[in-house]
Amino acid sequence: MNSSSAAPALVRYRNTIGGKQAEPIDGQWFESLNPYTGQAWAEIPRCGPADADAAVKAAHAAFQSAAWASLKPSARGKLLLKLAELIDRDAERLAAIEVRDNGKLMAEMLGQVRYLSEWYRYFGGLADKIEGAVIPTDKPEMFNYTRHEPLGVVVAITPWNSPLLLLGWKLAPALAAGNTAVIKPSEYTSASTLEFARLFEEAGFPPGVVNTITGFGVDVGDALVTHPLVAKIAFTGGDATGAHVSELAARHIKRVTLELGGKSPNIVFDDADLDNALMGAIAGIFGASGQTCIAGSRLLVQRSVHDQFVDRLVAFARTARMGDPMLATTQVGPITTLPHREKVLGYIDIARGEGAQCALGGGRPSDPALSGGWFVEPTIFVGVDNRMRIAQEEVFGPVLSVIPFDDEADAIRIANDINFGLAAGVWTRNIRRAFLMSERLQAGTVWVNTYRAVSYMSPFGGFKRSGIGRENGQEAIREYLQTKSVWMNLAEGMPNPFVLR
Ligand code: TXE
Repeated sequence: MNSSSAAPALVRYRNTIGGKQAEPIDGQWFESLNPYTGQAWAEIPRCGPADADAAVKAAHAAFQSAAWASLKPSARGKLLLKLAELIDRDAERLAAIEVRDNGKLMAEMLGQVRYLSEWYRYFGGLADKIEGAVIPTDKPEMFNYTRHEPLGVVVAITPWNSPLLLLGWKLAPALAAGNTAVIKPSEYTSASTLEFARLFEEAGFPPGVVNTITGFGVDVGDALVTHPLVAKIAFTGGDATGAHVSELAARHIKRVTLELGGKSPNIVFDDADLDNALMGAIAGIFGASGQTCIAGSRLLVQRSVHDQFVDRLVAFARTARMGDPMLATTQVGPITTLPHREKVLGYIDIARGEGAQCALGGGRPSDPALSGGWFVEPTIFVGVDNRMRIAQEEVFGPVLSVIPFDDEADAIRIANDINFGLAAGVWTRNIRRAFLMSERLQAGTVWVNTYRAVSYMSPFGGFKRSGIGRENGQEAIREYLQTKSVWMNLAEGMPNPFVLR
């Protein structure tokens, strides 16, 4: 297949460790595959525990170095602003690399990478606004104040769906707070992170402030998470891996931030602007081929409009054009990895086995032009019961479950009857209902008459099993700081410690 997204020869990448381009100590490499062609296009270092140790030590040395530790907060912020400029300059190049690795649409990845620079600007701006407090305690002879200090080495473990964006959610606040970092990108999408890491030197960051370690989670994950010089792990990925990381981190008393996906309800009331709700439902599940943690994969539709809404939904989703993700005309790209494509198809079988009715799609596309890529047709199941596995488990693909409901109470009961709690959508024209639903829905983000809005300025994270901690917004920087309380005795002389007062 001729593909505008296929690269002619294998590109060999290296890690950045201590400011140098590092080859894997064992000399092992693995191939990165293009999901549209199924062909290898890059070689990525297959690191092991010794590489992980070197990266953490480099990050720790940088954390202790005068070049980083004594840098004034405003100067630290300016480095992040400079980095933002370089991201803007290289956005197209970085986005094209991401598309080659994860198969998402160029239009989406370019939009993401362009938007990414705002994270570094926002947190760069916060770097010199990390203020403590003077606390008027009950001890008038004492002066008490707080300082917010960086943690040390932060390990950022990122997934394959939006590699650079989700990295930015961690790295921008971590660096603004004065930490150093080791980045472990997904083994499926390492290349953009490796290219990105090279920009830090050009921006003027001291060597070792940002390091990368590629390879498989099983090879390097535990070595990074349990390393005695690592203070915190910021993780986005699946809930099983997240639980494993969290368990190990707990054993070693390390901080974690976890973002573990969801099974978000997108709720359409009969009083909604149904044209808009239709767009929101489609965008919620078929954007990024459903490979997004905030996918609105459970569409709850009020029974009074259920049938007509589903008819329109199926008719509109049927028009989606699958194809080369590099082309502007493509609307749905392939699934990022072959094992994941099999997992998505497996869930379609499970749904059928559970008695859900497939109203659209339900398999691989028959178009021979798409046979080289890992595609799954946009798929809609109706007659879904919320207790079915297809409604309870994250599919992370273009597979929508439609569930009818009767009234507000019923919608809330169904929406919250799930282990996850990342996001929720509500479509209504009734302001009282919008407030009530926003209050009752157990989710870290609620959208009313919109879906998928996120910003560097607004906190993002999960309720329940969707995660721990918040990314984005001012509170995110607190996740990378520790508070010190300083007491100064202003009294003259010390009282006799054997005389209790
Ligand atoms: O994720 P993993 P996978 C969900 C989605 C998907 C499922 C599994 O439902 O089907 O997760 O995807 C690293 N120690 N999401 O298997 O394994 C790994 O190398 C430390 C939701 O691809 O969680 C990668 O860098 N790290 C999601 C990162 O963990 C380890 C985005 C995530 O991969 C490790 C992606 C270990 N032992 C998938 N093992 C979201 N929240 O947006 C692996 N890793």
